[in-house]
Amino acid sequence: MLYPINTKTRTIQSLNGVWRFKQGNHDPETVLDSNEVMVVPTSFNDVIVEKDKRSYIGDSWYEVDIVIPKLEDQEELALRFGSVTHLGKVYVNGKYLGEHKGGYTPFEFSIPEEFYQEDSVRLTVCVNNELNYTTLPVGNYVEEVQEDGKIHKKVLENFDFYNYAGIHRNVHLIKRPKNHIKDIVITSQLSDDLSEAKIDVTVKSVEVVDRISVSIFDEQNRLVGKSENGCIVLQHPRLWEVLDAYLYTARVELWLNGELLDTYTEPFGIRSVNVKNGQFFINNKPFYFKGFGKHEDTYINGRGLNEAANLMDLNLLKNIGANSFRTSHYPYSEEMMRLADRMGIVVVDEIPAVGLFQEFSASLDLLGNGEKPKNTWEVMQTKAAHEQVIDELIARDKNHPSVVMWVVANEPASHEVGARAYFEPLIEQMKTADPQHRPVTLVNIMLATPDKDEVMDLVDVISLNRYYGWYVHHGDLVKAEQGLREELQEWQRLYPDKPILMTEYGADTLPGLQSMWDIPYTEGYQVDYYETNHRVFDEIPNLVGEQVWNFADFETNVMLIRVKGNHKGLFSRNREPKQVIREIKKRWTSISDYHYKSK
Ligand code: GCB
Repeated sequence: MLYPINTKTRTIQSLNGVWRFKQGNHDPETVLDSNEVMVVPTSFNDVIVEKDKRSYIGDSWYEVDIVIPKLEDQEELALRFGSVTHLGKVYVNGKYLGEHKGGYTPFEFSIPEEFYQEDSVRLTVCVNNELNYTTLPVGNYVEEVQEDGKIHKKVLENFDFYNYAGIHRNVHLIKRPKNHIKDIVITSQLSDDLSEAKIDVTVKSVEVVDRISVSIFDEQNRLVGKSENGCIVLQHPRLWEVLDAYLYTARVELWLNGELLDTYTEPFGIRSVNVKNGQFFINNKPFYFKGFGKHEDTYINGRGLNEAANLMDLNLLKNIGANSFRTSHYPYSEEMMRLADRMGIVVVDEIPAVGLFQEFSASLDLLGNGEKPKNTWEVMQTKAAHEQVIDELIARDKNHPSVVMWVVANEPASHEVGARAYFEPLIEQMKTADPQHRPVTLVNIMLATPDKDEVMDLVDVISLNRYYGWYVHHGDLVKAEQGLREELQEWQRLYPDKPILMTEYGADTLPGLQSMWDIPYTEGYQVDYYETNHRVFDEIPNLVGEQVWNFADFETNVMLIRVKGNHKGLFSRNREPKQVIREIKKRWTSISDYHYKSK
């Protein structure tokens, strides 16, 4: 899906701002009569002060009046949402236009022509934040009968982040030609010595046109290639490099009867990615991932788009010698992806497939009454949601040079019977859907040790979340070191041709907390914890990168093991460094992006 931009033939208008707002029942045929308002985009949770409204589960109604611009005969209007979490139903003047399930990918609906003569219309959006065993992420949905007989809906998260909801990303009104460019797919094939790139630009239009022209421009806006059949050869292209990004742009034009129908400009980078002999190559050089698992999580905005925070995070990331992040545990905003492209930061791109582990809820007693966990793959009905989100993420992010790998799931029960049957087709779908055929990984949970796991042979990279010294051998870094070493050696032995990526390791740390004995939760323990882990990482030849958990402290649901959120950040939630940052910066600035472990 194309990102909303202005071009000669398209005009976008931001609908962000202050909308009317109400939680509960509403008939969209009538004007939303409420004295409450809400900002778009943001999570509604943290800007509402009342506790019950913050944690409200159900329908939230948003409404705004929008002006209908003057249209030419061959033009149409569409409404585009960057994301609505988790289900969005859209109405114009009470008429239902459609709905979108899934809280982290964009969608759009055309506005019916019957409204084109109006001066203004009412745009109403019903946002629902329920999660259950058919949705991604997976939530435990319960209805409790209150003392007054009313039903109280609850979602007990089957994952470790707060269930923020709302209109999370930008909303636009798009004016464009009816027969417009629907999609652009860009792939580049580099010669072995990287001196030549064959660039293929495939364009989809609504209806057939006479001519589609593609022009490629460099960063100085100089025309470097042009074609009418989509294939352009560039000699000595400047590559998109880690922390040295170079972006070309492809200008696409649709022509009919000698007239320009539509035009769109898509940025792209030229680089290669592949996995071979237990290494991860970018532009034919073995790459070492240094960075983070993150969250879209800031004070006040919650999970809502916060472009200043995005830029600050990537500036901090670069400053401490990192080069990459994983979009744990859902697709991040399109704005963040474009920023990563521009700044040369490598992205491991994850779908919201988190919570696919029934025992997780039992272990946290989310099910209540000590109910026995069932086999995950008999309980979950997430296949349709999983297929949809794979298609939507790849449709959205396929052209981003920063994206080097896809994640099919985070910490599913890959050690339970049925995991293989569930994941095999999804991994296949991910590989075939991607026009660039990037590697696919699955982020493995601690319990799915090499002897128990059923799926890691299906993926290109072994991604591991391991908490030796935290959830295992808590406070005992000697035993932790031993355990980690033994396990990593086993993965290395089992899969000598696959790279291993540490996608998570970390220890909760309260800023300012110190102890003579560097015990858990102190800043000193965090320093020792990382030192121990890194010693082991450096011994494992196939270990191609380390992404710590987490970049910053973040909000979670209330749990016994969470002291107002998860504190495994290297930065506090407001981005102040913890003591460990100095050590991490020393290490990462001394590890080169390429050839760190060249065999
Ligand atoms: C994990 C999860 C992550 C949690 C983290 C933790 O394995 O992938 O979502 O936040 O552990 O801190 O427990």
